Amino acid sequence: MSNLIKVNNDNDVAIITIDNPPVNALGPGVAEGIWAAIDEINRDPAVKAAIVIGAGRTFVAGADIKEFGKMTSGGPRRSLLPLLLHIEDSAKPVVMAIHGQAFGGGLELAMAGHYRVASPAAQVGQPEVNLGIIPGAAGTQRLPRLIGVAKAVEMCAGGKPVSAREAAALGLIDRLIDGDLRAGAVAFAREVASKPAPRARERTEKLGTAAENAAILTSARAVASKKQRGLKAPLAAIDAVEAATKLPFEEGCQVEAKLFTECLFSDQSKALIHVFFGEREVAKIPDIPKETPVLPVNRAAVVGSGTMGGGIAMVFANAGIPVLLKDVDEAALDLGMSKIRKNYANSVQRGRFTQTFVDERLQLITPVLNYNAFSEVDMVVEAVFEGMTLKKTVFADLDRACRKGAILASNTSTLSIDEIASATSRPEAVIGTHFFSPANVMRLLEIVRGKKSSKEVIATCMQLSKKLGKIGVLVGNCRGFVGNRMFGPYRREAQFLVEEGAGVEAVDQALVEFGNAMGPLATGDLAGLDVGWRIRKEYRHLEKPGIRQPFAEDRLCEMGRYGQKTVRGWYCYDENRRPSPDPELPAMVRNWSAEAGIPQRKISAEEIVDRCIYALVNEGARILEEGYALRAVDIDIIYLNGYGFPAYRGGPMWHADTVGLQKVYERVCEFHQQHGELWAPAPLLKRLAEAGKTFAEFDKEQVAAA
Ligand code: 3H9
Repeated sequence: MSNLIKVNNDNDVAIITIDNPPVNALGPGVAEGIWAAIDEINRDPAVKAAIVIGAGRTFVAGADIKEFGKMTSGGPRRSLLPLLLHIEDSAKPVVMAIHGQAFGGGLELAMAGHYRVASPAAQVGQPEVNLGIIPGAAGTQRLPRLIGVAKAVEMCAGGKPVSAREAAALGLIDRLIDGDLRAGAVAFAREVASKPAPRARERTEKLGTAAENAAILTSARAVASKKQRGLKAPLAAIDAVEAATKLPFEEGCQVEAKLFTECLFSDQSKALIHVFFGEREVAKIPDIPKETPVLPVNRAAVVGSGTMGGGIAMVFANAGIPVLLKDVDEAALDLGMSKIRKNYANSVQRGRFTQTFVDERLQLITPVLNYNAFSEVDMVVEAVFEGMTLKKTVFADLDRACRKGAILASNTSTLSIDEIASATSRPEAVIGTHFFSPANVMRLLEIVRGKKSSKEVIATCMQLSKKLGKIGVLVGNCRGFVGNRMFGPYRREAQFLVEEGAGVEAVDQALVEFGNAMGPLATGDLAGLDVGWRIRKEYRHLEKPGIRQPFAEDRLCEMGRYGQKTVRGWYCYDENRRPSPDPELPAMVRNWSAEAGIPQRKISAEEIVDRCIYALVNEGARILEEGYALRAVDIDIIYLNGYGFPAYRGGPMWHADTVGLQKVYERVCEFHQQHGELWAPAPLLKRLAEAGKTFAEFDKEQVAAA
């Protein structure tokens, strides 16, 4: 038997333990081992029943995701279905004992057992759609038989796990076991040893009537098309559950297998699997080993109680870390605190938090008007207005107020961390923590490494990001860092397109259809057009003469049209901030373009997407080569979590790989010829395209060289 599976007997009950760290994925050897264990218990007359339990932190996190890449590049296809039938057909009852997670193939394995018991803290789910696939080992067939069609559709198409308690209420878990799971499962197995073992695949009583199911499936398809726009897997999962309602189990499994294979071989699945591993890869910093000591962050402070500062204070409070919130006067602080209260009240209203949770969080936020208590905090995040002089004054104050060893972080989105650090006597303690707005919602945290930021400070911030519920990505200290530096050319092209004759809605629509959460112009209106306008004015002296610059947004700002906050920007807004096209805008832009001598033409949706997306890719390639991002995948994770890039395209760099770098490069060269220097191809893009390589291969070479 494989050493990944161990069998011990507790008198008349066999204990089959899956021991495949870190998460007991059903990789090579595991299925074979379980098969042999089932044979063994059926051969042993002393055994009356068996339990299957996971060693370590979890039951089974699913199929081994690494294997999927091998399958799609020609490796053998392994199916779990025969094993699951083998377990279900065991003459002796098999009880699945779940702690941690039973996800994907893990839950499918559990459903092949005759009974399921679980620790109350366990979770069960079919999260395959998050990887662009569907359950492929009869999950879509057994789950509706156990919990009914409506909930099965929700779990398989939505991908969200449910708690063991909810699973018990649904009938998926037969008993919750407080305390020692193994002992509880063994006792349960003894209770059921002499009863006839129920088989999920033979049950039909929860499958519902044709009319009930038709309504459930129609509504599920509508929800999936809206909430998971552009994703194919949720719709395939619904089709597979529908098969369970119409076909015998074996035929339903065949439908599921066909849909599973189609999804697995799709670009969407490859992209989402890239994202799964990418989200874990970004935590690995080549020159900062896992063993690097981290500093405790038990108390924090935020300077500036505006939108960003207030949101950041909420992030600390939500993670249970007490936080001081400082501002310069009572009025500003009151306003900041009232916004925080309002945000929390909205969360309670939407059912995200309970009132008790919110009351506890508010207790953790202490408004202050001076730095007196800052000597006790472990970390400060500065979130004052974006201006170097002010930031340097604040950091000089922090240097005096904070104890040695405290981390001094800036939430700047554009300014140099090194220059900010120069205002202190301890640049090694200074780092950038660039939160995205709204800070309490957005998952991305760009962690900006200054020249002198110490390894301990970086390791602490990377680890802290997880505790704060964020995904931390380490970036270098260039203007705009990674995300905003790339966003510049992207939004520049969106404006150029309008100036050349594309409609405002046409530009946004093309990018929304590409899959982005919002179009670039609507995004500008949301963030405030004046933000970019002020920055452009500050940096105007750095612009090279003779190079085309977008002007439409500056003109809008000069007219006081800053976007949503002034009710007008690229769009007009009603009192609920709902946009409508501005009928006067096209003529206005046409006049400006005529003055600037920009010819007008018809522009296709394809050109809109290529210009905006390849502007991102070209800048991303520069950033990568200059070393401001560690890997292409880091850029992808930034764009997915901070800029609404569609996860099923894997991020801008993965998307470029999928299109083919040769093709992307040729298009960039075309734009270079048409639009001049701003489109000069990034040397790395040129090199990789000419060598027939991808950004993903570049990443692998970098990792190998490190
Ligand atoms: C499936 O089951 C299809 C079926 O229908 C069958 C079809 C035939 N495989 O997340 P963590 C690695 S599809 C391989 O940092 P946590 C992960 O990469 C699968 N590796 O820990 C990481 O490696 P490293 C459906 C996996 O405690 C390490 O384990 N299942 C897998 O924060 C630790 O992971 C899912 O989608 C895997 N299945 O969270 C569940 N899972 O240390 C995916 C994890 O080298 N997994 N790894 O970076 C999860 O949701 C989380 O990992 C879990 C633990 C919640 C379990």
